[in-house]
Amino acid sequence: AAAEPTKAEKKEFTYSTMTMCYPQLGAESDWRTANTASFKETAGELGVRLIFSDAQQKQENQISAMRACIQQGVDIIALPPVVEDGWDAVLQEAKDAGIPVIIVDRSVKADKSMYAAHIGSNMVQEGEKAGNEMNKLLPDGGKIVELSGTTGSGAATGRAEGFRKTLNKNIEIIDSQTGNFTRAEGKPVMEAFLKKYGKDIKGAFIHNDDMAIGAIEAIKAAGFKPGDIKIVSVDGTRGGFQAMVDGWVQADVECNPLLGPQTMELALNILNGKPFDAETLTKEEVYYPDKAAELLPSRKY
Ligand code: GZL
Ligand code: ZN
Repeated sequence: AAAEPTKAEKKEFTYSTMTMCYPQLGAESDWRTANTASFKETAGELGVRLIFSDAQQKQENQISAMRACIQQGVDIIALPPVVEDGWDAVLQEAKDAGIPVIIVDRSVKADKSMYAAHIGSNMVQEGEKAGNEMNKLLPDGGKIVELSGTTGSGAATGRAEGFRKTLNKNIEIIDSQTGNFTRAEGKPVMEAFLKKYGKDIKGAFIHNDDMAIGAIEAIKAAGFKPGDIKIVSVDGTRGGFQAMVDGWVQADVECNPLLGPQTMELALNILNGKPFDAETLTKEEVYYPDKAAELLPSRKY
């Protein structure tokens, strides 16, 4: 048999010889579908073989998809974790199989030695930005509600934590429920809040545009006008921009889903033993109604 190639002779990976596993968490929001499109389009453009699956927001489905990829002997796994906990075993299995893992978007609670890198947002900072916006919208204080994202997700935990760090003391969060990042679940949560608190509600911190759009349907149905309830949302999707144009949302904290190109580049560097950043935080702005109409056509998701 031919001699085993030495380390130096081991072939360099190129995009077209790389197989990446992307066990996507679901299709719950416009953000998520844009994130999926970014990975599929980038893989198509670069010639990367992408093993894609949709876990319908269930961690056990993500874990079994990862195990199938490990069996298949993929070169690298990019994991967008639905929740922070419960990854130790499968990360260990990937490590034992010599398959590097990149954590994409949300965070995991695992020892940093269990994965190669993270690329995504600083969710706590997103929450802090949202708190600053709410302070500007309610200078005299008041009672607000919170529609939080998926329970246990790094996005929901971080946003809630950051928001409470910067929110002024004269603004009181009188209730908080999860709408699981979906329109369908955001609406009934806001309906229940309106039934319970009515006109006491002066504002709402909503962890993503999809839940905000659902909540706005309930706010409209209850007879409120745009601006009666000051809404700070997150993501900066077209839906969020439209809600700002229509006057229902007063600030939208951007959260960028288009992580495909950077993740593919990161993967190649990891596989080729090139230098790479263990943490890549996406640059994100806050958008307001006065620019929303002008910017809407240029929004890529
Ligand atoms: C945040 C991402 C969140 C979005 C939601 O980076 O994980 O999940 O804010 C999406 O729209 O469902
Ligand atoms: Zn973000």
